[in-house]
Amino acid sequence: MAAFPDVTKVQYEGPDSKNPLAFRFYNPDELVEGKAMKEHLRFSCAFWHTMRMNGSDPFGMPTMSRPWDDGSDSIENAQNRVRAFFEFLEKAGLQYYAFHDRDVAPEGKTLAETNKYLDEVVKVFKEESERTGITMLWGTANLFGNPRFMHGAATSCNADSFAYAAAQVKKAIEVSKELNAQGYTFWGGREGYQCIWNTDMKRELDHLAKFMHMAVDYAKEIGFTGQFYFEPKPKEPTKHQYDYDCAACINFLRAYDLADYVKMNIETNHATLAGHNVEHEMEYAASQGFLGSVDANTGDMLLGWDTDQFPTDVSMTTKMMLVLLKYGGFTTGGLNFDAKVRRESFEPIDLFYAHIGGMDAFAKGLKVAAAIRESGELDAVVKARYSSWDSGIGAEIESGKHDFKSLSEYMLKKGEADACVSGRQEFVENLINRFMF
Ligand code: XLS
Ligand code: NI
Ligand code: NI
Repeated sequence: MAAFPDVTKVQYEGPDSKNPLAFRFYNPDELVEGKAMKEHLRFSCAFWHTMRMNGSDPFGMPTMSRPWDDGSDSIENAQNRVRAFFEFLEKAGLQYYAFHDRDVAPEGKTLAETNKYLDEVVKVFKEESERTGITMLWGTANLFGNPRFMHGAATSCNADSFAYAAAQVKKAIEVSKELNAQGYTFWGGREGYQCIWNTDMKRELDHLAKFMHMAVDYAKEIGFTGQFYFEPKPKEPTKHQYDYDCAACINFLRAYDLADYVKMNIETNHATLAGHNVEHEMEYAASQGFLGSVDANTGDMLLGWDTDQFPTDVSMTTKMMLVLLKYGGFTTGGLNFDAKVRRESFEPIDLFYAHIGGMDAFAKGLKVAAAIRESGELDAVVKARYSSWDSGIGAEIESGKHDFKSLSEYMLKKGEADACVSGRQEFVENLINRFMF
């Protein structure tokens, strides 16, 4: 039985369409800068939000209406959910998906039983993936939900929690390999702390690094070639998460010899929680050679927690696409909608409106970004702003011809620095608006 009987495959109808179940900008095979839009954008759906969020919040009960889900913890129900998921992916035109081990299959009484349940559901993922050609963007493990992880997983004070997490990630990497995942994501969950008086921070960080090295080693051992990602988030659930932002994560990866194996998975809402915005995080990671994948969503500035809403702001997607195009686009990564519909948007059809809106926002952002790049006007402003480095003393410094003594001699002789030029911030902001509207 179809889960979404009233919806057919969502089509591109162009900017003038008023059909809320059509794309106005996302035209998968249309070329932008010589590459199909679907190759630029690589849209992915998060199983945990789309199939498992029931709409409950700390104040209220579940709200979601999901007719294909009988609400039980049976394997059969878990398998049916996967079939409904693929029907959704096919109809919405999403090429990739991501899940945590525990999103897709229930936990048993022992780890062995849990692994067996997971295998039974992964079987259906495999069938559906072969049937549709839709594949896994990245896999991950839930190392935060069960009480055994109350102090964290890899950074827990309890060695058995670390060991259990290791067993779980071992299995999750095997499953990711089985489903041809292009990556594997570490999101800290509870890797952080609440109170410094009871915490051995150095030991916890050392353990986290050891854990990641074990994952990298095991992937090599079994021939899993997917890219590892580290997903920053500054707080929630712990007060101080060790994976605060890209700068903190990249420092960690470099300090513990993990830089060759792990890139960043950047989430918009986590960037804003860290006091940045997503284009800052993308630019920082990319400039350091660590741009991997993106968890596409948005937060609510007035609420200030991880609301994981669908991204619809074209100004934001344009900035994101400008960074992405500048650095040559995704290789293994993609735009994974780590986003959920609001608890008041409880009908199955809302899942379509949400994803279509997000996909269109990025498609439009991609087109605007490409147009800005093609005109060269923004580049020209940046180039002019840094032109003092292109010749004379600037070029000499960049090429290593100077030290403090020679620069002091240069300035003593010159007497005063050349005057600065305007930053033209308002000019460039207006310029971007001109391409957008
Ligand atoms: C939670 C994270 C999570 C990761 C995967 O805040 O965004 O969803 O993406 O564990
Ligand atoms: Ni995320
Ligand atoms: Ni989030």
